[in-house]
Order: sequence, then structure tokens, then C-alpha cells
Amino acid sequence: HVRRAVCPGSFDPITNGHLDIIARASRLYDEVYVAVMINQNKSGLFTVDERMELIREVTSDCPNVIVESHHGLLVDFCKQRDIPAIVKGLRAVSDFDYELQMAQMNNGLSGVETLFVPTNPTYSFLSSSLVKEVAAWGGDVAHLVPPTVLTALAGRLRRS
Ligand code: COD
Repeated sequence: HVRRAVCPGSFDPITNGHLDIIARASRLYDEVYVAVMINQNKSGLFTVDERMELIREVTSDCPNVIVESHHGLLVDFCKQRDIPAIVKGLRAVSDFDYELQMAQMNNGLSGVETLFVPTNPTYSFLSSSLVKEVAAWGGDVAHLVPPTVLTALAGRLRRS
């Protein structure tokens, strides 16, 4: 029996915090899906295809990680692939309220379980939006994102 889990998010772009959670999940499960969830109300810095490509590059050393995108409910993504578990990182108590709501909603919708992994303290303040803001103003984010993402950020922010 294949044990599967999903790490969902916007990943605009993937950070070292996301990567830490994905790598840890990949050691616990046979197959880990990384689901780039499409949110039409939120236009990103990177397109969904660009985000998926960046995730594929930085997870290339984890052979059991599968990168996909999804438009719709996370529980439907899980049902379609027979995934019983969602793995989420918890950065601080500020994440907890909303994450608990989503976990309970998702469990009520389909019975899928959510497992929380405590963030590596090195990344507890880290979010994609702060990375974009700091990088846009020329701040150094080299220690917060993988090198491939750093290059992509520099290219994107130079042109805009
Ligand atoms: N350290 C560790 N983990 C981190 C860090 C960090 N520094 N930063 C983020 N994470 C983890 C968290 O678990 C986070 O939830 C996840 O990575 C994704 O982060 P983001 O910022 O890329 O993504 P969000 O917060 O925009 O993702 C929200 C979802 C897309 C997962 C959510 O909105 C969703 O499931 N949407 C699909 C539609 C749906 O089903 N809605 C109903 C939900 S009940």
C-alpha cells in the first residue's frame, strides 16, 4: 500500500521554509504531492507553470516528490489521487487559527487528515510575500530561498 501525502500552497515562490517541510514529508511518506493551488483572486509574481518548474528544480533530489497544480478544492485534489493526508508547516501561533479552521473544514468535507510539522526555527518568520517585498527593495534574500529561486526573483524584479 502506497502511503501518500500532499503539501499544498501558493508557492509564489517556494522558499527554504516550504522546502524544509516538503523534504521532511518526503522522508515520512512514499509519495509526496506538492500542489500549487490556483487562486484566481490573487495574481502572483510567478505564473503557476513557473512556480511548478521552480519547485521541480529545487526538489530534484527528492525522487518521491510529484509537483502538480490544482484549480478547485484541495479535498478534490486529494480524492482524485487517493491522498489521505495533508502536511502543513506551522510557523507560529498566528498560523494556528486559520490552519485549524482549514484542517477541520477539510476533514468535515472528505475525512482527509491534516498533519502539522513544526517549522524549523530558522525559517519561522519566513513567507513568500516577505521574500518578494524584501527582494523588490533590493534586500538580500539569499539565505531564505534556494539559488534557483534567487536567480528567478532577480530576473523578474529587474524587468518589472
Ligand atoms: N516554514 C514552514 N512551512 C511554511 C513556511 C515556513 N516558513 N511558509 C509556508 N509554509 C507552509 C505552510 O504549511 C503553508 O500552509 C504552506 O507552506 C503553503 O504556504 P503558502 O504561503 O505558499 O500558501 P498559502 O498559505 O497561500 O496556502 C493556502 C492554501 C492554498 C493551501 C489554501 O488556501 C487552500 O487549500 N486552497 C485551495 C482551495 C480550498 O480547498 N479551500 C478550502 C480550504 S478549507
